[in-house]
Amino acid sequence: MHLATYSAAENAGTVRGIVSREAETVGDLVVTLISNDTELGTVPATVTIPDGVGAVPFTLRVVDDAVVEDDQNVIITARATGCIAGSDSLLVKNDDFPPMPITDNGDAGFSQTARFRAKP
Ligand SMILES: [Ca+2]
Ligand SMILES: [Ca+2]
Repeated sequence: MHLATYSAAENAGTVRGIVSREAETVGDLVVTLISNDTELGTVPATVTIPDGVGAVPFTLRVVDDAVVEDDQNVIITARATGCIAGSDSLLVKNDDFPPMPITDNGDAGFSQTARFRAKP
C-alpha cells in the first residue's frame, strides 16, 4: 500500500493511494483501511481488489481545519486476511496561521489616527 505523495497541504483536498497485493490475484480481496488520525485524513473503511487484479486506487481525504498547529503525519494502514499489513504516511502541512497583531511601539513612522490633524 502506498500513497502518491509524502506530504500535502491541509487544503489539498485529496491524495491518491494504491493498495496492491503480490502474487495471488485470484478472488476478490477486501482490504481494510485505517487512518491513525481521522482529524488529519480519512480513507474508505474498505476497498476491494477484484478477482484477477493486483492493485486498486483509493482516495485519502485531507481534513482542512481552522486550527493553528504543527505539520503532522497521518499513517494509513491496509490490512487483509492472509496478507501482510502495509502502511504509508502523509505529512499534512498546516495552512492556518494566527492573526498578525499590529502594535504601535511608539517609534516614529507609525501614525496613529488620533494624531491626524487637518492642514491649516
Ligand atoms: Ca486549514
Ligand atoms: Ca490546521
